[in-house]
Parts: sequence; C-alpha cells; structure tokens
Amino acid sequence: AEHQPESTKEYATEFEDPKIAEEEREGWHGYVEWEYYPEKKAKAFEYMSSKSFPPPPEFQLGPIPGTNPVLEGVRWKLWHKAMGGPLPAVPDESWDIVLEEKHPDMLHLLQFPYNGEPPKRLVTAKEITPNNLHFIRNHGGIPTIEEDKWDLNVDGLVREPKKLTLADLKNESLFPRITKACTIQCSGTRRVEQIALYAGEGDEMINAPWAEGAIGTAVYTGVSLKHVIKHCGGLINKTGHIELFGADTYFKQNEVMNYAVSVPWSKVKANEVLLCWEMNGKPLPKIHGAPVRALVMGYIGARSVKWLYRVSALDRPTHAPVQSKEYLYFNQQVGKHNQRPVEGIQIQEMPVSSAIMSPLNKQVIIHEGAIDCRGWGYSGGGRWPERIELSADGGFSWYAVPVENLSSKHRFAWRTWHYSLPCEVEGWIEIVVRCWDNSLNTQPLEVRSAWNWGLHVTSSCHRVKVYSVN
Ligand code: MTE
Ligand code: MO
Repeated sequence: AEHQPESTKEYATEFEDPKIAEEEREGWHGYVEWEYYPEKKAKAFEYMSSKSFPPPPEFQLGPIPGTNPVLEGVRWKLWHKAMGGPLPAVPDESWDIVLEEKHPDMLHLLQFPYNGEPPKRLVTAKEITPNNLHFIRNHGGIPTIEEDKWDLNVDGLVREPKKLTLADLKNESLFPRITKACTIQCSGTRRVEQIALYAGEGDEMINAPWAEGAIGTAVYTGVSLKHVIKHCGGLINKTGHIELFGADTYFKQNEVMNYAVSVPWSKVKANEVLLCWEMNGKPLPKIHGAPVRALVMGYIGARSVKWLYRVSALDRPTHAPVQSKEYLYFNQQVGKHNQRPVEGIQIQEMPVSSAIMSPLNKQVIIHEGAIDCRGWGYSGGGRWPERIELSADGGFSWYAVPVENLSSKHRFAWRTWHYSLPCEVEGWIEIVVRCWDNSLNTQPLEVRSAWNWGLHVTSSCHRVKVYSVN
C-alpha cells in the first residue's frame, strides 16, 4: 500500500470498525477497499472460486472466466497492466489537487489517473452537487494551466481559424453568456451491477467499477460553442463533427496522445455544447478542467472535454481512440472479439436511468408501515424525468413518486426524489426504482437486459434488498 496516500489510510481505518458505516461500503467494490481487508478478500476468493459465472441464459459468451475481476480487487496496477506500457510514477501534484479540491469522503476508485465518486449518503444530499463532491473521471494526469497563458485554437473546416483567449470568451459583446444547471453522467455509472452479472473476458477490466455516484449536477457558466464557431466565420462543411481536445495525456499500448472526442455539428448548432469556466458560481476547479471545459448537455460525460485547448471542425467523427475504440456499445449476442470497433455504436445521448441512494443494500430497517427512500432520476438528450416509480415487492406493484426541485425548464438536469414507501411485510424485500422521462421512456427491469460488452450505460432498474421490520 505504499502508493496509498495518508487520507485514504484514515478512511480505510474508519471502516475497520464494523459498526461504523459498514453499510456505507456495502455493495462498494472500489479498488482501495480490498487492500485493507485481507480476510474479507480471502473469504471472497473462497466464495468466488466455489461459484461459476454462467452468462445470462439468453446468450453464450464463450469461456466462463473462473473469477470475477472486481472481487479480485482490480487495482490501479492491474488497470495499467491492461492498458499496456510501464507503470507511470504517481504524480504527486495530481494527488495534491485531489486533496485540495475534493471532499475527504470521496470513494477513490483509482489514484492515478484519479477516479472517484461520492459515497451514497452524499450523492443526492443536495439537488446541485457541491463542487467538492462531484465525481471525477480522468484518463490521465491533471494539467495545471494558468488562465492568462491559456488560449483556445479553433481550426479545421472553419472559414477563419482563430486563437481566442479567456478574456475573448468572457467578452459579452462577442458572445452571450449562458448559465445552466446540467447533469454529467459517466457511461460507466452503476457498472458494478453489470460486472456482478458477468464481467466479460478481461478487457472490460480497464473500465472503472463505478457505483451510483458517477453522476453529478452543477450550474455551469460559459458560452455556446456555436457562437464561437460563428465568430470564426462559420463552417465550410456543415454536416460533420466538431473535435474537442483536452490538454491532458491519455495513454494506451505505449501510445501517448491528448484526450480527444467529437460531437455532431447538429448538437453544437442546437446550442447544447457550452465552453464553461464557472461551476456553481466558482471558477472551474482544476480537477474539473480549468480554465475551460466543454459541456455537452445530455450526452455521456466522455464528450464533455476538460482542459479544453483546441476545437477542430471535421467532416466525420474523429478517429481519436476515445471516440473510435472506446465508449462503444456492443450488444450481448455478438462477442466483442467478433466485432470491429466500427461495428459498435458510439454512445452519445444517455438513456433514462435512476438509482436508490437510501436505504442501502442489506440494511435492516425498523419502520411503521413505510420505508424512507431517496435517490435520483435522469434522462439524456434533453428529456427530463417526469416521474419516479418505486416498488417494495421486486417490481410487481409500483407507487408513483413525484420528482422534486428543478422544474421542467431544466431539461438537462437530473431530479432528486424522496418517498415514504408503504410496506406492510416483514423480512427480506426488494425495493426497485424506475424513472419515466417526458417522452415516456422507461427502464428495463433486469440488469441482464442492459448488459453489453463494454459494460456501459447500466440503464436497468436499480434494486436494493433490505430486511423490513414492521
Ligand atoms: N476530458 C479530458 N480532457 N480528459 C478526460 O479523461 N474524461 C471524460 C470527461 N472529459 C475526460 C474528459 C469522462 S469519461 C467523463 S465521465 C467526464 O469528463 C467526467 O467529468 P468530471 O470529472 O468533471 O466529473
Ligand atoms: Mo465517463
């Protein structure tokens, strides 16, 4: 554990007392935990080796792996091994930024590149996520860029390529300023449920085992990328993609390059791509992409490029690996090994989803006929949650739960919800949530319907089992 920083050790010690917030860790399969629980790990191994992991009955996926990578404790070293190349030294500056900018109770999935999410009790504690509790998904280090040294290159198929400073972007006579509440959700949110069902054949382990906290909502301030491109004379070819480059390095199989993705021009044209320098009224934190990040509303988090330094107009989607080789949706029936990346769907808009933040899985709940529940609901593409439904009987009967807080004018933000769920029975029950968005899309009932090779977009109903004492 020589790479584990001080604060993580303290956090782990806290949980060595089984009475303290044990439930908080229940269902959590982060990287750090197993290092500190040798006995638990040994038990898990014993249990796992006594079990095989048949794929869901509808499809056969080839050889069944003997063990589940998550329960083996997929740690950052393994992650790097899977990514190829030598282990980079943990850059101390990156870790200092985590300590400076993030809440001490963040659950660390990976120290470098830093990935972390807030613990369940804090995910929906506020409808607008405080900056220090917003999840972090990084593919490389955290660049520190001085505001006055920063500029944005706009090039490619634009009529007048330009370099813009932050002062240019903030000049309201050039660009109208936009402030919006918007949710960012990683396509890996709730991946642990897909992993628990079937972890794939190994490659997938490079994907972080997120729980329900890889989602956050903030009020961002910036300008529309459409206005910036118009300022550069507009596009020569109006049908393509806009490529977004981050200043951080992304590395895979010994290749080192900048993080880069692209979004369709139609998305930009709809004023749904912002260039932001403020998060919840404060300058964008370094860890969230300072000085300027892209915000691609209603798309997977991967498109909202942090540490943005270049925007380039293309006549096609970018060939950068994050766009063309990752964040692809491969269906269940065809093995990933049988498919070329071009056959995967590039994930853009997120589907409707939801999660229960309280009660916790396996919690004993003493109540008087109703169980207090809370959580979030979200839908991508500018569709918003209209209603949440909760079931106390595994999904046979459902109670309608009105969504709260943010009004329907916030098309790109989640909704939080609270509900006293009637429950007359005693013993083990399964609480299930599903969300209906304003297009009346809802979620598949079982995780096996949502399972896919990249373990992305866990859109199925979230379920927790609790022991009801009435
Ligand atoms: N931008 C850069 N430059 N580098 C990255 O690694 N990760 C992406 C996106 N933008 C990433 C990035 C992914 S996968 C997600 S989910 C979001 O950032 C997460 O944003 P956050 O860390 O601010 O929560
Ligand atoms: Mo992500």
